[in-house]
Amino acid sequence: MIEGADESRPRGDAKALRHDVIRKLYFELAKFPSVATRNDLYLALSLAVRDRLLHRWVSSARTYLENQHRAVIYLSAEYLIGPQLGSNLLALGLHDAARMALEDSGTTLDELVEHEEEPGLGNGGLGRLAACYMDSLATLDLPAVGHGLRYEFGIFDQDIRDGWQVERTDRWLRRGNPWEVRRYEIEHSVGFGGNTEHELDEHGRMHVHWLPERVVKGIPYDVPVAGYGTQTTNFLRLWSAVADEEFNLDAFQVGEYWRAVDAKIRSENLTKVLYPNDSSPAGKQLRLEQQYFFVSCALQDCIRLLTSRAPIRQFADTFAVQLNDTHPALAVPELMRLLMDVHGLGWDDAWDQVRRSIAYTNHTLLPEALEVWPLPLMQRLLPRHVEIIFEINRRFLDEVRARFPDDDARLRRMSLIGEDGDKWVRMAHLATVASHHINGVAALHSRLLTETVLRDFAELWPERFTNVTNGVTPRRFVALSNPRLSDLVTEAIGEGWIKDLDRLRELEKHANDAGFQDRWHAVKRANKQELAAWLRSAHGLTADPSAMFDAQCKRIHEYKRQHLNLLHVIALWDRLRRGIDDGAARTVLIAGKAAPAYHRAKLIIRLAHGIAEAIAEDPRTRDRLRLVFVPDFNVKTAQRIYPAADLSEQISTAGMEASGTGNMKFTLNGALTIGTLDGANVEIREAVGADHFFLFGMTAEEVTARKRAGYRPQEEIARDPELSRVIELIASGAFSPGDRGLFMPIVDDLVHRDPFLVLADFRAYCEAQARVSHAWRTPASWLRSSILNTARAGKFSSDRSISEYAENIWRISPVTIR
Ligand code: NBG
Repeated sequence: MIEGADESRPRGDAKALRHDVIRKLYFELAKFPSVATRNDLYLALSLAVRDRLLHRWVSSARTYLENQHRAVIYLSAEYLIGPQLGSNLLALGLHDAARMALEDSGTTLDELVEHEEEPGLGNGGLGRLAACYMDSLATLDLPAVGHGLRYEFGIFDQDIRDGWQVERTDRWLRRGNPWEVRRYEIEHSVGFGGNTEHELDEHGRMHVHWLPERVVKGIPYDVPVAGYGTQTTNFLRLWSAVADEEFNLDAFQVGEYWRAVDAKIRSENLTKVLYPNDSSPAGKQLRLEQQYFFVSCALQDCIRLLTSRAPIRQFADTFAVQLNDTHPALAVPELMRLLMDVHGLGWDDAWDQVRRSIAYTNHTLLPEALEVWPLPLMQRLLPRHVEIIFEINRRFLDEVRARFPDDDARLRRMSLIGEDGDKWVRMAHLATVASHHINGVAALHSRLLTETVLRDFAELWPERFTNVTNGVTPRRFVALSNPRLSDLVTEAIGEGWIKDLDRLRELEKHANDAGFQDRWHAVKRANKQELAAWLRSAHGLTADPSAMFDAQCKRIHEYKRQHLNLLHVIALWDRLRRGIDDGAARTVLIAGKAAPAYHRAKLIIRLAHGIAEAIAEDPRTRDRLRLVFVPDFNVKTAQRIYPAADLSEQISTAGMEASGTGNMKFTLNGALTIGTLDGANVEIREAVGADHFFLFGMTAEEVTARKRAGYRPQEEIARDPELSRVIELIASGAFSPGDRGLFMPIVDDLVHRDPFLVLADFRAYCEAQARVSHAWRTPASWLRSSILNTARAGKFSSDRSISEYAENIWRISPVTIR
């Protein structure tokens, strides 16, 4: 054993960092400075920074191991961690040192930060939430490992061609990934297919052997996650699939080289690509394989660690396993299988471990997004797990029967197996039955969860249901991405807010101060200019920094109602053409990706471009109104937009957005919200005060009632001449010159079905927008509201969310790293 950790500790000053960057250039990249490319310098700096992280990481791991602390095992199929260099420098307090270290190197820190390509290992809010939570876990000194998948291709890059979304594969690894550490000593075998054998031993106990048809090996790549202002450094363990050479040896031996190679390719396909869907299931076998693969690796890994120092029965005392949506729900039968078939526990003991360790977060109420898998597919792929699921179901339904005798309808509703026509495994039911806590992600969502999709379960086990409102990390989404605002805030109230976001409240006392308002305004103005300059240079797009930046950034989805926003833009344009100007010039920014197979969402993107062009070509309007579709929304782009936004569009049909987290990022950066009473908007409005929030639209209850009463969108058009005109403009081809029918699918759908009640909320939305314009015309009061939005948004720190999980769900406490 080689000791000497202290000598290995890298220094944090600019001189030492510079020295290390040069060493990395020579000895990792085999380059000397005068021939180093920007990528070389990026890699060298990142590796030098990584050394400084690894030192903390090793100390953290050692402390946890030596003291056997209870740890969170966060299971998520997605982590949208964003670029790492800037956030790691921030966590380590190395920004200034890095800037100095690069002096006269031919490049700057900003260039290298800009150069980094982000790992897009997630689709949207759910994956980004997981990344914020990893940040907070480390910052709050909570022992945690996040397990996930190392997709070789993450979420596609979005190009825009002739107004259409075109997807490009995301080759994020092609220039090297300095942030990951491959762990060569760890690998786990994961089986698929085959059959099971049941055998009674001499004591009459049943033993089950699963004989898989094929086996894939999982190897881990670890990504350090540094806490801010603390030594604690946790990690993400991302699993990658490789062929099990041993398993294919027989093929090699009989000379079937191709068969062996074929199996290898098939294995490695498993972690090739992220399914690019948001809030709707992918339903593909490979996706199910990915889900099983990573939870199996994760649980085997936990058990490997546990059994090296404690008996298997301590699983639940050692690990708090959190399911981020149902994607990892196979953890339930897999943990049962490992405990029973591999480690010899009986059913009751195994179930006790499962029930005490696992908890489940639900992220959606959309019926089409609740995961179900065809039973025959699951049977073919995971025969042993289906046996276990059946047994869980049998015991569970007995319990329901005992509580609610003679209620067959209830049994059918609650069963883990859905039987409408074909048979399905209902993943949300599986996760719920096994979990000690089930939570939604905002107060409204958690309530609706117990009243709708999980109502029967909440009647059976009310004590298991709870709420944890989402949060976002103030490190990345304020301190890192909005340095101007951070400096101003720190100057006013000290820097404690970065770890204790409630302290932003101290800004309230400056909200009426004209001098402070001026500085607040100057920050926003500079951020807007910076965004406008980038839009111009990177995309050739025009935004007007003197206008209100009115922004909607999120996946493109009908329930999020980007098309409602577009109808309003058309109305504004049409009014301007008729000489009606509400006195508030706007640049409307829309950004977001559409799932590649979601044709309607892609058509909405195309419509946005059609409208943008019509406005830009019209000299009567283009100085008062702009519509800008910002391509390729990702964490990097997001970090440019939030700091520059004046108005945040959170306009989903009430009851459909589980929480939203972009809404919180905008608020923290001083944007005012125009929004419905949906998801976390409800709590944002409560926190910032109704006077500083532009509320409109039907409530979730009104939406349900309206649909039940038989909603007829034509009636909305008939009673609203402006709405009628706006629809007519789209239908007439005003935004699709030469192709009049292009947008007819959108028009037809709105006029005849309108499932998301766009037209029903249109007038209320326009009225709220009129209030926005009115408020904008009084800068002092707008600025006051903006300051108060930031000041009162402390609740939306992911530190608050994670503290709630830690106390109420995980029962886990902080551990100080020496
Ligand atoms: C999404 C919701 C958002 C929510 C995020 C994070 C899914 C299935 N759900 O409203 O749509 O903010 O999860 O909780 O992606």
